[in-house]
Amino acid sequence: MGGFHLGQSRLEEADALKLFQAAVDRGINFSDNSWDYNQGESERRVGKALKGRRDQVFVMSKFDRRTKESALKQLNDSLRRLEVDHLDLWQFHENNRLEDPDRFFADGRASEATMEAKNSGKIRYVGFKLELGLMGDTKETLCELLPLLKEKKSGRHLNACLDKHRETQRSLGKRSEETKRAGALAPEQVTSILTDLADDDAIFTVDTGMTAVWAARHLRMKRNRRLIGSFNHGSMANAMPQAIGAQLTFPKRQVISLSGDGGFTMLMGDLLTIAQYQLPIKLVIYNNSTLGMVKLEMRVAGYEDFGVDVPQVNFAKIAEAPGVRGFRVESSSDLKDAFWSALRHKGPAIVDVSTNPDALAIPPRIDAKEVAGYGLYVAKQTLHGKLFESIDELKGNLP
Ligand SMILES: Cc1ncc(C[n+]2csc(CCOP(=O)(O)OP(=O)(O)O)c2C)c(N)n1
Ligand SMILES: [Mg+2]
Repeated sequence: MGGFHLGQSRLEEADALKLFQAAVDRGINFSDNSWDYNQGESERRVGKALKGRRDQVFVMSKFDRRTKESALKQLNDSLRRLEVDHLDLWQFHENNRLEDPDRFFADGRASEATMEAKNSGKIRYVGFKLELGLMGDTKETLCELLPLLKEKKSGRHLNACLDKHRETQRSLGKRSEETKRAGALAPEQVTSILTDLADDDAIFTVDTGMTAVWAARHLRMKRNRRLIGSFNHGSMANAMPQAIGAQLTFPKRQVISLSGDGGFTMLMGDLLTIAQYQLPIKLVIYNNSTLGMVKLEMRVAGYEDFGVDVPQVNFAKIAEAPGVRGFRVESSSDLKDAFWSALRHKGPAIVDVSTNPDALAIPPRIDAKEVAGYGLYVAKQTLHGKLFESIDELKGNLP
């Protein structure tokens, strides 16, 4: 049911309501609308017509403002006019100029409004208004479309991106050099050594937790390398089972699982499966004896962390029980040898690396709330007589 026509002034309001309700009663259950149709009159009329029929109708409206705040304001207007507590579908409108995706999707822009509205229950689904709907076999459709594209000759955008990528790689490389510390090993360094030694077509799987951060920053992906994780779901303990799947699918390729000690422990029984089928997976365990990501989240929120540390375990010894090769690394000078030996070994192997539990992932952007939270945590540590631990921790992380 099109909301635009229902709100036009040449149609009496009473007739519009009657029309809408008769349609619903005969089984039409999709209500189209938009914030800007007829200065809001379309939404207001549909709101009145919906009384007593809300449950029978899938209510949609659209918005066209680009910033988060202005889009949310439009949503609140739509909800008020339609007299509903949520929309079933809220669509991006007017997404038809070349620069529109950037306007909608950059940081702080309207796409964040859709996420917030979804999380708070004000909308059920997010949609996009289509300029041209296409349905077909992907390959055939793309073959038809490709000749219609005009090739761009300028490499400006690509070169700017490549420069940025190189600059990021340089600064990350510098950081992994700087984080070398006697005793606890820096996870950045562990990852950058691993990336140098792994095959060009290695398949990496990575656990949710700090390991995902180290992988994102320090694993160098190449044309034939693959990275698998639980990135959208963010569920722990994914790396080892994903490695099993990858190795069974590609028996000849090198499969390396980057596991947290927490993640590995959670599904440790899968090690027996690996041993039983002699899958030549290499399990690298970032063993910081803590649920590192949660520890960091607590600190950034201003809490002293609790309930996250676990006793140090030697997973290399656990590996040996079912006949898996185990390497334990406690100092950076042993790292390369252990990786080489494990990667060359024909069967499954665990490289259990004792990593720095206080390694901080400094985010690309830090907001004031996080700085304040971390400051509060250090203040609490100080009050509890642990100032020197905080200083050690910062020293271990600052270049
Ligand atoms: C099934 C599940 N439980 C809990 C969490 C919350 N969580 C995210 S990361 C993490 C800690 C992971 O610890 P570990 O595997 O040791 O990795 P680290 O962060 O120490 O590198 C937890 C508890 C989750 N994402 N999924
Ligand atoms: Mg851990």
